Amino acid sequence: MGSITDEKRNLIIVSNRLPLSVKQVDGAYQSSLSSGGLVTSLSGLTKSTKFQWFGWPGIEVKDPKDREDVQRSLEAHNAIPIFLDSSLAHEHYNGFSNRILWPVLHYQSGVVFDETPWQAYRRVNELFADAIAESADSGSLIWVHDYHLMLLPELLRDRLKQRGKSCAIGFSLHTPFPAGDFWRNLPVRKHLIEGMLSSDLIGFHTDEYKQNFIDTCASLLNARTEIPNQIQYKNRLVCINKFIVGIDPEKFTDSLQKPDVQERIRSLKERYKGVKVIVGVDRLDHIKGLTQKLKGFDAFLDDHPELQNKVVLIQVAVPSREDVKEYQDLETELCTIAGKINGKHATPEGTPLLYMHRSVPFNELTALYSVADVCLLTSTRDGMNLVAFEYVACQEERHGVLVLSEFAGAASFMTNGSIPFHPANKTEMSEAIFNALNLDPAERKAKYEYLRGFVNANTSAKWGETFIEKLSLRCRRPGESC
Ligand code: ADQ
Repeated sequence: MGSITDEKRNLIIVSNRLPLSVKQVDGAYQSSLSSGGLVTSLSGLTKSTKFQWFGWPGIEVKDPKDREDVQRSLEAHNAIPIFLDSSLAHEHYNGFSNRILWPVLHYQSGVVFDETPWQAYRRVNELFADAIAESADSGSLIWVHDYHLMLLPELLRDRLKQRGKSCAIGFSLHTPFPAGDFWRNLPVRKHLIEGMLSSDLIGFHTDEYKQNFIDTCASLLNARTEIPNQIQYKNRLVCINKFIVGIDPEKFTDSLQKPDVQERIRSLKERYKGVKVIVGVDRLDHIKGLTQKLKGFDAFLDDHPELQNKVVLIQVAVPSREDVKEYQDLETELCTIAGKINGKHATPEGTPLLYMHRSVPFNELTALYSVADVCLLTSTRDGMNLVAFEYVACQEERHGVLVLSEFAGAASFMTNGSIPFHPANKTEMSEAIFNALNLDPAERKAKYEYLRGFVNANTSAKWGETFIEKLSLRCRRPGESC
């Protein structure tokens, strides 16, 4: 690890889950790195910046002696566990965060508010505030992540004040922030944005989300928003900006150099000789548009019988939020559609769809990205979508084509280098896939080079360092304009 951030301020990262999953194996606690967009985006920062990471370790630990063991197993990774009992963690994470808040942030209608999970959400945010206010040194930079902790900046600021400590608080939202009226669907809408507004700096993935948030603060709280990139509310000035999240492209290109990955690439190429490979990698989540993707692919197969046995879609659907009924139902639905597609289009030579409902090892993931002629991403809404970046990082001379839903945050930056489409339109998706498979080599190269330049220029390290730099500036000059 490199130097501590600017002026030797301590940096604290806070997210609902720690980036490590803790398990008890033969009586001893062990931790292993977990996956997901947040971990991917922050892992690039570890190369240049030292920080402590606070979050829930993912299991209930009641016994004080066991808690010490867990703490010790995480210490080596600078991770600090915040212990929660499992029913509270469940109500906070599955009950409010994933069943109520997440759908609203992604424009899903029909969400039913419930008081019990909301109280659990509040309680968990309070417990986080207590733990962090207790351990943070005055002058620390505290960077809070994502929708599970929207109340935390306000609660934390109060508790730090009670202890006579002063810290800069930053908040990054990894999801979209909805436009216009949509946020009003949540009865607790004011509490949540007031919670965020106790930050010194708030980051969004795109200008659109940033502007939606600013507009909501103006209409709902009557906050002053006439000066670009700042909100004035209750005598405080909050800076708001777009910070482009990315990946660590080197991690992917390094993986491709490994002999076992090279061997895997060779064997996949052999297996799919004469067949065009389309890849999809998504958490199994409604927002990723997996139902739409399978139906769009079905339409494509119907439209192009001449391509029978010449195209395969390899779809990795990574298990996610499996305790939530809506996610279990989605899994069942996808299995049914996948079965129907293969029932309709399979031949003795093979099946056009390989639907894998599991996580795959990192090296397998990079090999898959590398051999795919097309990457198909169909998000109905998505904060950014880092899979788009990863696919580009793993394509070299192949110049694979990205077919990207216009509703992924990534589309704000990648439209020129990809083939955009509307995920609700099967015909448009079918045409987009066909065009991607038939793109003229010069155009493929031009599109790929555009995307490669963007991915290399907007790394996760740059994202993190830029945010921290801006946050530490707020700390030095809190009253100044943004
Ligand atoms: P996610 O919804 O998790 O992230 P995404 O941005 O696509 O979505 O990132 C998924 C990450 O998980 C990728 O880095 C991918 O490599 C990793 N992953 C997927 N399958 C894996 C597997 N089988 N094994 C290991 N790793 C795997 C949220 C928001 C996004 C936003 C990110 C970052 O929903 O919109 O882009 O945060 O802010």
